[in-house]
Amino acid sequence: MSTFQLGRYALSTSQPQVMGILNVTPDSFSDGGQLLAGSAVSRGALLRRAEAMVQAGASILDIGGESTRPGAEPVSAQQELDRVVPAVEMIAAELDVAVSVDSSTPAVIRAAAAAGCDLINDVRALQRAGALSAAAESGLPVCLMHMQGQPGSMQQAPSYDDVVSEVAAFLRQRVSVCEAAGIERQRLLLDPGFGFGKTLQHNLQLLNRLGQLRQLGLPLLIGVSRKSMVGAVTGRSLEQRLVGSVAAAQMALQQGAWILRVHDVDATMDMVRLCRAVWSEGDDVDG
Ligand code: 9MG
Repeated sequence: MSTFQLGRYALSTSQPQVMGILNVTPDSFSDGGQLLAGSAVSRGALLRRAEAMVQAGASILDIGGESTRPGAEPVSAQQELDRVVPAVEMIAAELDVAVSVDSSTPAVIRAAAAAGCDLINDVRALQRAGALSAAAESGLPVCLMHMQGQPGSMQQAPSYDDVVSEVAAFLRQRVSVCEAAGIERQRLLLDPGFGFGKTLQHNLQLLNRLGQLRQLGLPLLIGVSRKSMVGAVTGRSLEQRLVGSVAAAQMALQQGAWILRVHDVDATMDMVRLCRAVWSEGDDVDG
């Protein structure tokens, strides 16, 4: 069995893995309970949501303190630290699950590593000043994601000649930069960044040809859960995108994606179990 070392955990690369999304922004958790240090997030509510995701089958939880949605307001490094670090400490101590931190901020990367996180998930692919050395020094694996532009303006006029080859070229170049900075290839995961500086057509082309990114030779993480591409195709509101999100995730798995970053762990795990059951019959030909 081949594995990828995600901090404290060696995860099988021959089995799809599900990463649950845990946003620790003030609007996400407000049940009036005891708050995480320096943040507006309730400790109990966060732990309950995290536990439910682990129970449902998530092997990784991705903790984020800054929204990267198009047009979202940036937060200060201190706000991000206040939100993310206590959450990482608590989940790493209380639950048997790999902890990922969704951040581009060097101070957050360092503090999260010290607090026990297992993966850095950077939508800016370590391009922010100081992020590359912070990640290199952490010794942790990193997910490098493609984004054209910045969250505030990335959906204004995304443009590519060929989105798949341009995303591939960008990711290849970031892998070289990481290797030169001392982050070994075997610590890297790649993500095409659905919805990040891409039109609906770009997103659909990327999903249709996702298998081409396997040629980069590194495991793929993808996030399509509840994204606008699912809404645009199905005509569904944010809360009604479960079926479309699971279908899109299945198409990604079928083309070799390894980690699915999702809001709905339960439903995604049903799909993953079905895929595993079908694929496990693939090798035997007994008439
Ligand atoms: C933080 N975040 C939001 N969407 C994402 C995606 O598609 N991939 C990764 N790696 N991170 C994401």
